[in-house]
Amino acid sequence: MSSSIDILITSASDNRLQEIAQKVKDGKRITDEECLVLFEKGSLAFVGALANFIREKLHGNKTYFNRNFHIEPTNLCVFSCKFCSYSKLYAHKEEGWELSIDQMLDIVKGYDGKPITEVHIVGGVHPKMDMAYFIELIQKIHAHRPDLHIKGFTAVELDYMFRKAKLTTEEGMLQLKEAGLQSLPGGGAEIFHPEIREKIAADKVNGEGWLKIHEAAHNLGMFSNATMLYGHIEKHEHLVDHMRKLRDLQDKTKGFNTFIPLKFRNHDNDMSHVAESTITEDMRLYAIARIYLDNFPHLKAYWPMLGRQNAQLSLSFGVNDIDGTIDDTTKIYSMAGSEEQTPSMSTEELVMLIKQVKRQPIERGTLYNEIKDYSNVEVNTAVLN
Ligand code: V47
Ligand code: SF4
Repeated sequence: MSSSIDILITSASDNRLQEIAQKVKDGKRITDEECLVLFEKGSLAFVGALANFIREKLHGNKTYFNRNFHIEPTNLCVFSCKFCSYSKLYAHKEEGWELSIDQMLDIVKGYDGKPITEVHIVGGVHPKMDMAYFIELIQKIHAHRPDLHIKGFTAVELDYMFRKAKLTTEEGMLQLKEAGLQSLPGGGAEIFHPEIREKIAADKVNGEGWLKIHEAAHNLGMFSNATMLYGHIEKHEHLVDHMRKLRDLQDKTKGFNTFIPLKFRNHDNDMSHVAESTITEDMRLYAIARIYLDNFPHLKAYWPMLGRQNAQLSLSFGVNDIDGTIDDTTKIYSMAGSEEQTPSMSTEELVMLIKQVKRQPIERGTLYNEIKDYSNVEVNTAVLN
């Protein structure tokens, strides 16, 4: 009897697609050129089926989420990325917020006694929030709640902090690690290719610099994530270039946990004239990323940006992680016009979302240690209706 992947191989509309499907079946890596073929010729059903084959081979039905909260120290930023709806230029200080260390510690204390496992710290790049400031913050959070995993700072924030402190990347990273920083989020990657980066994020760290910072973290035994901002002015070749650079670094260090494609949202920013991608394009992108990035263990759909039902759909297109039960402490997406104006989802809702598409909900820690399997936990089916 033929398996579904065999049927896909024999029924593929094109020889190139057939060869790609055969490679996926054999667990072989596809080339950049084959990735472009998928972008140009692969139907949603075709790439979706291949991605689902890989997803189920790696994780079965397991779908991960975690319990976290975000701290955004400031929305003031010295940079001016064209797609950003969140930051206010440092020159217009009165329009933004700047949290003191005590205010941020109060946020952490607000979760005392709650079963949260991670704090995610990311914000604008503020000239006065320097290494000393963040080292003190991390040390105080760690002292207050040593069990909380501290994931923080995009490579953009780190690059600025290290340069200002006149530290090498390795020295800066080591100091933060020693203070209690445990892993890095994937932000700031955008599109590495200079042709696009110079148009949308000209003044911050370039692609090479971003990769160098993640490499330094990996070399210290820290894990990190990687994002890609898609669906604006980039072309397929820029997406392939971005993913190739990540795949190459992952071959070298094995330090990336998760790839997170971020859908460009066009509300209230300097790229509002650029149309947003369609849901079909979103799902194709997830699927192709799952097929190409064969050395990334996890693919995450960030539900506040995509919307919860689209995130649910993505679980059939290669995604095996839908982030966490974050609350409305994150503003970066609601300000860009995301589906979720006050992104907050209870564990019960997340579990239900996953169960509705017949997947297995697993609460995880930041580093994908399994905390609880919710397969047999009854949830209130009315929560999403
Ligand atoms: O780098 C900003 C993106 C990122 C827009 O590692 C936008 O677990 C779409 O990286 N449309 C920061 N995206 C957030 C981030 C992240 C989020 C959740 C989890 C993790 C993780 C990382 O937000 C920025 C930028 O690419 N962004 N503006 C916009 N208009
Ligand atoms: Fe600043 Fe980040 Fe916004 Fe760019 S995306 S302007 S670095 S807050």
